[in-house]
Amino acid sequence: MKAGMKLGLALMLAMSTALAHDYQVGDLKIAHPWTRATPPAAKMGGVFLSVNNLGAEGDTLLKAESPVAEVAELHQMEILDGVMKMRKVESLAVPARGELKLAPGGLHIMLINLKQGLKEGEKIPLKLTFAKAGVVEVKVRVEAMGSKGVAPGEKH
Ligand SMILES: [Cu+2]
Repeated sequence: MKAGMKLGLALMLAMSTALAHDYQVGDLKIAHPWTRATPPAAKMGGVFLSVNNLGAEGDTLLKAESPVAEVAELHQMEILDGVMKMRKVESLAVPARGELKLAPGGLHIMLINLKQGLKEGEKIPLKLTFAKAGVVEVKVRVEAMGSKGVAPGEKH
């Protein structure tokens, strides 16, 4: 009976971890990488996630790679002459005991020249390279096409 309860508890813990959809590499915790479903002919998609740094030293996100896209770039948004534009950046800082947040309308990882449409419910692999913590492979959950997407008129 007791052993059974312990097993049940272990299973529940394992399940809640799976639902949380978190990854850890060194002092960095990567939470909930996600993207949006794309129309079949779409060539680009944005990936969002957050990186929490539990360590006392800052780190840097240097690179992202995914087999579903020819290139993955680190992008930031900025307003030029009143128009929101995206721009490639070489790296993104993860402050010590701080957070790097990639979210719609802000920083994101741009998947360029998608080799396949992204379908809701799928999980696509993404490899992240950090200067200090090293390389981690995460699964990006494809969520519904939609609302908080790249707004019309935004350009590269
Ligand atoms: Cu972009």
